[in-house]
Amino acid sequence: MGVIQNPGDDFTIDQDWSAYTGEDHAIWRALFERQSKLLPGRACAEYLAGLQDLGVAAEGIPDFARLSDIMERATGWRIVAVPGLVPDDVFFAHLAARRFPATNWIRSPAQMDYLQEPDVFHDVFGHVPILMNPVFADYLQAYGRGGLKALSLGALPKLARLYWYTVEFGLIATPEGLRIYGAGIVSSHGESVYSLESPKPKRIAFDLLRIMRTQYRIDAFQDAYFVIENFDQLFDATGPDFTPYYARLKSMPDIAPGAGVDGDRLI
Ligand code: HBI
Ligand code: FE
Repeated sequence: MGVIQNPGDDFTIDQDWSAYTGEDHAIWRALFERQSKLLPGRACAEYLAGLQDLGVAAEGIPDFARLSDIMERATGWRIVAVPGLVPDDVFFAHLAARRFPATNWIRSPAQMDYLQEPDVFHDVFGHVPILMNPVFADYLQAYGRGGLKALSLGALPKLARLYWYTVEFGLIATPEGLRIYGAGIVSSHGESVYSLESPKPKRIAFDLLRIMRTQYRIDAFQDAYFVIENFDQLFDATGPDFTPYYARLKSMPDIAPGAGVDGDRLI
């Protein structure tokens, strides 16, 4: 991307689609082709339908305005371009207003398998398709509102774990078997196989307080995944005011990433 832009108060910038190079689009194409071979039978039906309905395709990095118009008709969400990670309060305010902040740049060829910050492939291929599902769309907006409240209560470290173990690394049990809905998994070549097939990680039935006690690692595949039954379960469990949960969590010890505790229902 050639032009450095100064983000405004909400950190949004122009996607500047015409500035992507042939190499940028080629990296997208390579990532897209690799993931689309893996995801049928692994990603959940809601994610795959969203990908299809948005017309997110191999050919190149999508134009956010085109995707936003389709999403807006389906669930009222739009994509806004940002230069990278934005401050927590800014991020939550966007989600609460049904705007998904997507990074506009793409990784380098050396980062095909792993990068720690989000890029446009992670944000758009990973996060955006599932926002075509009305229940998940409502869940993420509610998360944004909850995030603003958690900030004011000093409880963000607990709430951030909920984002991590659902929005980023969530699994869902379906009649056909376990499927992926988390963006960190669907956008990762290695983890989309490991999360479902490796005997190493624990797969634990969704439990809100258990999740908010569980530490996570950002530098390796996860040691634990939490499994929802359906998106209504996620939306309903997170509907109540979290203030009393945060109070209870103060006297409950954190749980290490791969540890088990009494009451875990393993899937
Ligand atoms: N910014 N662009 C961007 N993307 C994120 O996922 C993100 C962020 N800022 C803060 C943030 N996430 C965290 O607050 C959440 O992961 C909880
Ligand atoms: Fe993400």
